[in-house]
Amino acid sequence: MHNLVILTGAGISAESGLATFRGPGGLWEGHRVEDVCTPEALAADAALVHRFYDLRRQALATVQPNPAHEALARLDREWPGELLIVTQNVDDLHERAGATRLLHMHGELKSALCALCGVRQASPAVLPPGTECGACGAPAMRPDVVFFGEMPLGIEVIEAALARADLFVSIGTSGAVYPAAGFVQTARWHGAKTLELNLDPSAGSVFFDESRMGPASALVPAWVDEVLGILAPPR
Ligand code: BV8
Repeated sequence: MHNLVILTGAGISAESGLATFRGPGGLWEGHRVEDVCTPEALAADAALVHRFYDLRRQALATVQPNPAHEALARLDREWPGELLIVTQNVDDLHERAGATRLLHMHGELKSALCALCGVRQASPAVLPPGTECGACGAPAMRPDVVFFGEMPLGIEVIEAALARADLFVSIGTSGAVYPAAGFVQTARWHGAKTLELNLDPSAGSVFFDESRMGPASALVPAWVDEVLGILAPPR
């Protein structure tokens, strides 16, 4: 087993204190997803959408990576084969734990995108609508996140990694959002083994060879020890 693809979702950051989307008290509960995470929402009420992301960006300063992020960063450092961590999360906790072979397929809170020329630049803590682009000067800077209906980032890189994967591991995601929710099927189709580490059964659990239920901060460090050969797999 040499090539790993790991998909993470909001559940890996839950124990760091960042709300998930579809659990009790999830982020969307304060807002209908259509009101804050679609191009139409941005056009209709830019102030609401920018404020939604400003609050989440500012929350980053109050949270830390948890043992699950730390364990994946250790795996990233020590794994001799190919490894790609694909995260649906827009927080920076994987980076702050030290992960480098990382791809944010739904964008990043700490980045801002020019809706006109496509240039990305570091986002200020508060990004008011109408902020001018440093490259083209248009007042068109927006949160650099992938809204529903928009193309996720890095799809070609992800598909190529899935085609070569020997093991696909999904951590902390409900399997509610595509195309991420379909990665397990793509990996299986290419012959990879599939493992799910999640607090609850997900919409995609049926597609996994194995599902382990529990908090990421416990399951992920234990799995990383196992896969690095420190511990024999449980009987
Ligand atoms: C696309 C932005 C074309 C930033 C997000 C029908 C109608 C309309 C559209 C569609 C449709 N069917 C499919 C679609 C496409 C649509 C979609 O999937 N809609 C769904 C709702 C049906 N998808 C899109 O529009 C995507 N674009 O399809 O373009 C295309 C297709 C293929 C190839 C190229 C192009 C764009 C989707 C991106 C939307 N943007 N975020 C932001 O604000 O965050 S999605 C949003 O949901 C977040 O990114 C989040 O990461 C993501 C998924 O949620 P999860 O991470 O899974 O979080 P959730 O709360 O749901 O679950 C948490 C899980 O953790 C739970 O299972 C829980 O048990 C577990 N957990 C909790 N605590 C712990 C834990 N696990 C372990 N330990 C714990 N302590």
